[in-house]
Amino acid sequence: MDPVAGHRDRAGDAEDVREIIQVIAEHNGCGTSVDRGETACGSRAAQSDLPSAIWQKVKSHPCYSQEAHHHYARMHVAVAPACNMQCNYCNRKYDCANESRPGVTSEKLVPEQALKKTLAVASAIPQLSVLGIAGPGDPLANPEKTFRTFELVAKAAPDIKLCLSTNGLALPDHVDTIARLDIDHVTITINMIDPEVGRKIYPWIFYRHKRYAGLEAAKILSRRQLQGLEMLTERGILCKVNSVMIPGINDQHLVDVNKAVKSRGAFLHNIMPLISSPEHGTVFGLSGQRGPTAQELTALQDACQGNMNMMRHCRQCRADAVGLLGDDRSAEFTIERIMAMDIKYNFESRQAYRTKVERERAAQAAAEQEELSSLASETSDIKPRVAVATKGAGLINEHFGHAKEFQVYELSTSGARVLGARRIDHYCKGGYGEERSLESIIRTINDCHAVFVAKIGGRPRSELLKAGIEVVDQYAYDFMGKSMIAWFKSYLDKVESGEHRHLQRGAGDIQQRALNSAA
Ligand code: CLF
Ligand code: SF4
Repeated sequence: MDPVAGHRDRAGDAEDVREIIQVIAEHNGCGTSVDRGETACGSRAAQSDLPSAIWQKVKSHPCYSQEAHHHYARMHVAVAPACNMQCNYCNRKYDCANESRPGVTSEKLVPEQALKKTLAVASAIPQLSVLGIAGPGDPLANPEKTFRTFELVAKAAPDIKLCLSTNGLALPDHVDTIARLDIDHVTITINMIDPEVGRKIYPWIFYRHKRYAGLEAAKILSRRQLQGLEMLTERGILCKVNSVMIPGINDQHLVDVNKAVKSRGAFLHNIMPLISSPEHGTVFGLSGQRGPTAQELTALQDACQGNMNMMRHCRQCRADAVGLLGDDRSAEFTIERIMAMDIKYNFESRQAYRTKVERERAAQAAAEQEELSSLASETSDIKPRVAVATKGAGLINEHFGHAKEFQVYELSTSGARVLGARRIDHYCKGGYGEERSLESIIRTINDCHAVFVAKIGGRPRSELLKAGIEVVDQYAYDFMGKSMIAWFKSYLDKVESGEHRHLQRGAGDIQQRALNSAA
């Protein structure tokens, strides 16, 4: 398979994908059976876990494959300012909160500027594999600008996948255009299937030149969202559903939403926490509606996991986000800077880069599998959590003091299961350690048994040890997956020999961690 072939190869396998999506709807949400624990699409997504036609679609999409997000980047272009409805968690001064962190404002672009920006980013960041349009309003409330941008990019940069995120209200009207333009990945934000729940989230919609409110608005919206999802999956287009978890309003109900979208062939479900604060000026922010704690979010994701694949590595990024999911570089690509750039988009060099990445990924997967196979006879139900400092590429390659986030995994005899990324205020500031940051970092990962780093100073090392968190730096610059399993094996050995006692750690601070990550 050509390593750069992305959405341009879909004509030949649309039929395969359609059939597989049917399997997804009928089975566990990823079209595969998984023997040793959960390794499915949104969580681990390795080549061996997925049918080939689906793997070709997700293998370089950082949102649709957790494993791919270590290696590939996405960018958004903010070409869609208008919206056709109102959500109670949105303030229209800012970007669409369905895919973006509330309170963030993007620089709006016209399609020609968006093309230039895409080529500039593709030239500077070889990992770039996906162009998404996610706002700042709703892309399908701005169909001309959205589709014109996709057309321009598809022609000029055929190795970049096209991705769209929408509230779904206008979706059924545009499915044919989406299919014609080979937009291979579509996200629909679906927060309810019961209009009684919907009326508490959406005060109004604007549909067919008319404004609707209350129950009627929620009924139309829900019908259109589910119809759009069915139409897309019928055409073999991979769909992700985003849901904003709003405690007391739709938290319990999202289990029903999960079943409804799974039965219509959705590939992945991304349940995101409501981020609500009075300064955002939203209805929910001003009324004191709280977001979920990390514990509540994880419990809901776990409850839905049996039905289908859950995305757990979402960063709720900006409508103008650029780069790897954990490393936003949007500030480097303002319009002013782009206009001054000498852009050299080179298809061949990007292809060569991807060939190299795919070789490295294969080596990492093989090494992890080999390490895991040595656990085959283990039956322990011990599941320690670990935090990993990484800059990407699937390696433990970040210094503790420079880390802006940790990737948290739960280890078991089935392998490493991602629990999500936790943002932190990095410890090292101008060459010195910041005490308050250190305390906050330790609180953020205090349910973890170990932290994997490339390097760490004496002070944080001793404070982590005092907090009962083992510092693991012997795997510096090595593969993450293989290293975590190797450490887990030695951890199990110590527990079994009585050298070490396994303790469940730190659940008491999970509330605090949710506050940290929302900050
Ligand atoms: Fe962008 Fe969304 Fe496409 Fe990804 S983001 S349009 S699917 S390319 Fe990804 Fe960002 Fe989460 Fe969205 S991490 S907010 S899920
Ligand atoms: Fe805001 Fe997006 Fe909702 Fe429109 S769809 S109101 S832009 S959150």
